[in-house]
Amino acid sequence: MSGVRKRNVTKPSSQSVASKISKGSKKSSSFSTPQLIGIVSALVLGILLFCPLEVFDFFLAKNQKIVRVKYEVPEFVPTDFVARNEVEEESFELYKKARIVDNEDVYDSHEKVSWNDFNIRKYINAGRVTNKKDAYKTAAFNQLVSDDIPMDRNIPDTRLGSCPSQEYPSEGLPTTSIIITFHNELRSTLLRTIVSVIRRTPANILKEIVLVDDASSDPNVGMELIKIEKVKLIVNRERQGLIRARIRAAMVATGDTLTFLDSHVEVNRNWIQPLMQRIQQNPKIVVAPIIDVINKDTFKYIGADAFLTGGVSWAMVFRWDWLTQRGTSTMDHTRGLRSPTIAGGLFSISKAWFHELGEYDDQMDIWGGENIEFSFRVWQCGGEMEILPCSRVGHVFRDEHPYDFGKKGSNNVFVKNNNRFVHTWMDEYTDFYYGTRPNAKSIEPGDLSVREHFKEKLQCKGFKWYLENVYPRQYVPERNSVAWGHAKRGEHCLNVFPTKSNKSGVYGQLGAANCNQGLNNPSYQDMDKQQLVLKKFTGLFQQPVQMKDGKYVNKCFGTPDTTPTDGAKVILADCVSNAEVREANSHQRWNYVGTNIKLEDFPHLCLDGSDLGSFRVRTCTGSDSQQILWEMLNI
Ligand code: UD2
Ligand code: MN
Repeated sequence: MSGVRKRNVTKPSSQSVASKISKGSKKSSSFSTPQLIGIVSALVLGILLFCPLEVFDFFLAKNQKIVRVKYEVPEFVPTDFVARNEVEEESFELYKKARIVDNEDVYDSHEKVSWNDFNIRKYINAGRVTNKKDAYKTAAFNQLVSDDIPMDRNIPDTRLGSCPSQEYPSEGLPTTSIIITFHNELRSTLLRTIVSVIRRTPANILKEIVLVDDASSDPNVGMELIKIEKVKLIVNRERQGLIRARIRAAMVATGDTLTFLDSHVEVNRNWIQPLMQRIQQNPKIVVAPIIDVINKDTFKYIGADAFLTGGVSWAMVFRWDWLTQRGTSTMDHTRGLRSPTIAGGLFSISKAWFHELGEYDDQMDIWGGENIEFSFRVWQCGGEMEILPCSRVGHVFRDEHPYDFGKKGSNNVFVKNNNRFVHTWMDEYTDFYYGTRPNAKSIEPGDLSVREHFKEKLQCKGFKWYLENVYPRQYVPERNSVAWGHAKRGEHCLNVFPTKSNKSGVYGQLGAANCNQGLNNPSYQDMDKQQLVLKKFTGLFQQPVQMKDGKYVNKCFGTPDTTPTDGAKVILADCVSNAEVREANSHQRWNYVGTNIKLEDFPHLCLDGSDLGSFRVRTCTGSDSQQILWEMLNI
């Protein structure tokens, strides 16, 4: 189970970001081929964008009777931000534009039916595919399987401990608006999401379901659904990305709380009550369910591990952290787990608190980073975050984005989103982010004045406070280092193999092994045998080793003899600290030159990983086995 959860962590590693980019860009480039198609689609787009509403409605509602209800969007009160120059003025305009929803873009129907009176078969059939080749085309998960699974299928109750016997008040809990944004979602996964919500949420809590169609290519996918009880639809005529799409939904929503869901989930038994109950106790808490896994090939529903909280790497990639104390058998599942971050897709928050916090950063595009930004903001500005193990929602995880990211490509979008919040929330710790992502420096974050305004207004705390109080397990890199973190030789990570030898002062042999840090390894812990640092000034190449008293002390890599020879092993040993005589530790002083780690006083000797289990120093040759790439450089 845990392996599955881990593999399906919601954000990709840098490599999978790269693979997504190539896929994304391929996809978008195919649009431009025959010019004729280009011209025709531009015309259609033009008509859709600028036509009067009736024409637009006609396009959307061609084959169905939609009797539209005029929907009154609640009045928007902008923040009291005062722009000091034109750039800030522009930011404020963007802020307002993202939050003013035209009544005409909100759809509802007079002819509501309950979900089981909705013509499900007709709705699904309108989008079916017939062959295997197309099964993954729209959504990067198996449409052939999904389309045949009942909308109201039963899923296993995956709650643990005393959750199943927990009783919740049948009245008096806050109401919620479910917010689901989608871009080219499968009809079957979207409808199954909605049906599961209606079936498994008490009617007095479920205020409404606000869908946002983020400019999907088939407008009927969303439009046909407004017939279903409680469903409303906002149409984005231009693609906004999930972040602005969610802001728009929040402006329209009227529940006491907002509950965000992805468009391919199934909620489990009594999923909403724990979330609502907790917000009722603490209006500034953001609560998330455990995210179970719906397999993208088989659609099998699998319970996820309950012992994980949300974390983040210095590259600002979301990750799951295992609970440090594995109180697994004694864990009280009815209690929330404080979580430094959330995965982003599934959570509830009081509507008032969401607005007070400034919703989301409207200058973030398409996908990515908003969950980490939101997590930092919530904590730093006086809120809290918890995962509530009694609440479970299954999500179809996939390996790639099926949609395109526009002209700039997914990497640029993702990095820009990250850069924006890194500057707003991380103070001097931005160094560590840029240390792991040196290329990110070339992408401008853009104007941050409106975000800063919220930060000041809410008197938010600094990142140091966040690290110390919310995420103390995050390993803070050592400043004054040339390189830091995991170091790779090819696919493998430099790793210490503890020595059995009794020789005192020697802790291990340097070699390389499968990388611990990564999406595939559930046993990844923050501190591990792959955490290294190459110090500035002293040239010491070190790893912290846990001593008997539990404290970590840096030990040094070097050759066993003070005069290294070609082929000598590289071991982790006590540092030779009495270096008044320079030569005393010349077997422990290193330089990082290009991609080689060389002994400073013996620059012809390079760290060599020809033998994965036992690294040595050997004459520098420039071969692959001597190339070492670090996680973080030049802090
Ligand atoms: C995860 C989150 C997702 C979001 C994202 C980071 C979970 C389960 N999912 O990504 O909610 O926080 O990390 O940004 O934690 N969509 C749009 N417009 C777009 C692109 C996407 O509306 O331009 C919709 C999409 O149809 C889906 C939702 O946004 O319903 C999230 O997108 P995703 O499923 O591709 O993201 P995921 O699960 O990889
Ligand atoms: Mn998703």
